Amino acid sequence: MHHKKQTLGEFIIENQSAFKYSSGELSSLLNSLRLAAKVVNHEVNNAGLVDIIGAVGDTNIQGEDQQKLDVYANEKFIQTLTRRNIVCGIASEEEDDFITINSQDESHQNKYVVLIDPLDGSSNIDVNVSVGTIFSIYRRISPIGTPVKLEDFLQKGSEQVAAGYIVYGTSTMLVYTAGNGVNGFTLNPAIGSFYLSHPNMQFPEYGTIYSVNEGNYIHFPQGIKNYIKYCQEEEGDRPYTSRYIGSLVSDFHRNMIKGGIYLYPQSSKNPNGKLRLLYECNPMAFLAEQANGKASDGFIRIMDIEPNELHQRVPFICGSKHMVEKAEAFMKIT
Ligand code: P6P
Repeated sequence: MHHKKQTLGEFIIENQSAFKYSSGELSSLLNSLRLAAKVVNHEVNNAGLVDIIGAVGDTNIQGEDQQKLDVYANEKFIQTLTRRNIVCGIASEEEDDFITINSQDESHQNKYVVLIDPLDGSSNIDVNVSVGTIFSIYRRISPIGTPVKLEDFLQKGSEQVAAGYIVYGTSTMLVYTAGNGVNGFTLNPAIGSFYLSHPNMQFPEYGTIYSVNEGNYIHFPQGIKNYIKYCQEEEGDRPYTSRYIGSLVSDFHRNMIKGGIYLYPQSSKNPNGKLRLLYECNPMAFLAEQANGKASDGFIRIMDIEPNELHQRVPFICGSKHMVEKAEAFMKIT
């Protein structure tokens, strides 16, 4: 008996009641992300064909060459979210400041804000390696009926109501949580529907994959150096396998399925690490914890960090629970 897999749309509706704020808005917000994901996926998959490759010339706030696909993805997600009139504000890696969405009737009744990294790993676009979109959703804390404020975006990760990513890989998947576990949906491009392919995703508590840019080794804190040497020692289930794609979403996704740890530590080159707290580390930390994994900056839980700046960076260690705990132990003893 062929069981027709549930679509993302059906799953969102079916689980709406389980969501503690059970209101149509979150479902509609997730549906707008679903739509934007398909549009961006189409462009990403055709990037090699149309003249959309190559730096667009100007750089974003990160000082990085802005690939045209970055700009395109950023515009698509902002357009789609704005049109649905559900969010009162958007913050993006590609935007210096947050965007205030004035509801059509100027009543500012919308109660959600979205923070997004529209195309993470964009340096991989020209070499046909997977890239991803990361999103994080909060309820606003400033009064409904007024324009959104910076404080609405500077909430701790533990306040997120939903978070997820789209990975544009060998197949395109949307993986998200609304606080009741992590579920993965695979796009059937022929008909443009996402199907529930990975229900209740969980990090294996132990893993044998470590993901870190070893080119930075000499710049790492001693605790991280000691942990990497531990991964390479011949003992028990080690040496581990080193797998580092250069796309956080892809490394995270593989490690969640197979078991593993991802590290982007602070270094003398990046004193606060490289990854952004609000639209990279917090959403991935929410997913990790919902999938029985862990996420810390080496000392404290990512989702407990009090944000103070829209684009602030934090050191990031995330993955299988016991692997993260082992890395933290090495950080503590130095
Ligand atoms: P590095 C991509 O730019 C990104 O933000 C993550 O997706 C990725 O894991 C990391 O940076 C790669 O950084 O310095 O190792 O090239």
